[in-house]
Amino acid sequence: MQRTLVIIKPDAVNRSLVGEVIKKFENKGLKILGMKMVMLQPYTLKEHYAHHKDKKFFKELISYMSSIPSIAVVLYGKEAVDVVRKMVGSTQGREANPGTIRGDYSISNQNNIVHASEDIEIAEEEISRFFKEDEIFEYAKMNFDWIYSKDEQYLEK
Ligand code: 3AN
Repeated sequence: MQRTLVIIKPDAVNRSLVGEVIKKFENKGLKILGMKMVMLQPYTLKEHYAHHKDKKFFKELISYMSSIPSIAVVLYGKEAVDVVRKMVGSTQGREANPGTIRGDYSISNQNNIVHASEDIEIAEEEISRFFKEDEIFEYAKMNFDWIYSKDEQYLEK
């Protein structure tokens, strides 16, 4: 099983889409290990988006992401990183496939509702950037018996 980081961004908070987005992840069978509202700070965002520092949209991206609070979420499940990236859809809202979160709720390149970690290594790095270990919870989720087969739940990674 894997952990991944999702940020429900300021546009989604402003547009009252937090519940819609969380509902999709819960319906899929992903387990919420941690969730909190955070006012993301420019210095944290500059680190988080360092790979975009030379892009012309960088400054506005940092300003939008730090404008009002976001919701940071740690999700858990089999192949959670890829599963969540597929659910989120491609970066540009106008190009994202209908049925994906960005495809259904966004029409912008920047204001695209959610961030989701790109790979397993980056996911762990991002989780530790936004969460302290005591903000992430271990607990039994009874419906995992119905969401996964026994092998998927206990034997495989
Ligand atoms: P993703 O979030 O799909 O991994 P990245 O890492 O390329 O995509 O982009 C990070 C964030 O930067 C996007 N989620 C979006 O908010 C913003 N962004 C990406 N491309 C553009 C663009 N062409 N114009 C404005 N903002 C953009």
